[in-house]
Amino acid sequence: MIDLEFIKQAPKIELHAHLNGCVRKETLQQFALEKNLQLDFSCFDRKDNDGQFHVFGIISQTIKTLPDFRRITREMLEDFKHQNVIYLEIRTTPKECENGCFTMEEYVNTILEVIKDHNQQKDQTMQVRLLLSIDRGRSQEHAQKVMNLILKMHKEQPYIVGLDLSGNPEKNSFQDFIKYFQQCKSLNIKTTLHAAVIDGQKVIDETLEMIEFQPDRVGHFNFFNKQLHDRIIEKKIPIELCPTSNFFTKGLKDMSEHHFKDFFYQGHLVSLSTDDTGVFDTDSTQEHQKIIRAFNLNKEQFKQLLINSSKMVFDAQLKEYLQQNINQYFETQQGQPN
Ligand code: 6MZ
Repeated sequence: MIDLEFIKQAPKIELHAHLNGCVRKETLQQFALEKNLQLDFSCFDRKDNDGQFHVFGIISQTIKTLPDFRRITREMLEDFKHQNVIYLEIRTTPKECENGCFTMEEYVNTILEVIKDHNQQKDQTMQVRLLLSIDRGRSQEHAQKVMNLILKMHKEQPYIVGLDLSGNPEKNSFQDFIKYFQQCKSLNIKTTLHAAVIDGQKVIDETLEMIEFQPDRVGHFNFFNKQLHDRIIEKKIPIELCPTSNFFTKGLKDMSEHHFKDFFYQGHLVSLSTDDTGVFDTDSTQEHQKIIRAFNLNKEQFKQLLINSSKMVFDAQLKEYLQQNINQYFETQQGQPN
């Protein structure tokens, strides 16, 4: 068995973490108190798909101002660094204040400032990048604004590395938003799509369309039939798995039922991420530990998993740095028992 400390110290890669879903619960409660909001936090105990979206409602009522967003970004970076994550991609849906007190661009700039300050610190071991998310539960007007922002910002802001499709999977469809992702593709902006999050024939059909579109990565991929399984492998589309989140969404009884097993052993690229550390009460170490335990992975397999994750990062310039770090960590541990 690989022990917990070995997993914690290992240089890890986080590719799927939503900023507002990673808020610390204490911070959220403090914000609610300061703003005098009477909110029912009991939905935090319900982690199925409906429960998650209830929680996101509470989060969006509570985290409101630019100083709030600055603080949760700073804390998120601290939390991931504490788990020895060496590469972190944050994703967020750009927000604006209803009465015009800040624009979407100011929201993104606030987060970018924290990221820049962090990345540019001397001897910084964790590099952070940002993806913008289109929320499929919202309007075309909102999606178009996110698109305009990414078109404007991606050239001058190298830390913005891609576009994500997320939000409530019951709302709208991929076809409603495909044009934005096609546009990104034509401009060499990386894309990732939440795919097959929930079950059902509609989702199966949509997921096939997503695979045929060929994004750079997909997130979750919880529900699939043989056709989807074979096609995603054929198309070599890497999958961002989020074990705890997937466990609750799929209603698994044991982590050994997780679909990690359907891809990792065939050499298909997968990585392990947290999704929403605040909502799922998790961190990068725990996500890796759960899979290592469930499938009894040895150190060689753990290393392979991290190397595979490094091949999935959207900032390709950092791949070599990440792989050096991973190789070095496992070399210095050679000779030690599994
Ligand atoms: C789909 C999710 C998600 O963008 O406000 N989000 N969308 N599926 C999930 N898990 C299975 N977890 C988080 O962060 C919170 C937002 O991220 C999306 C939801 O739209 C949520 O409101 P930001 O920073």
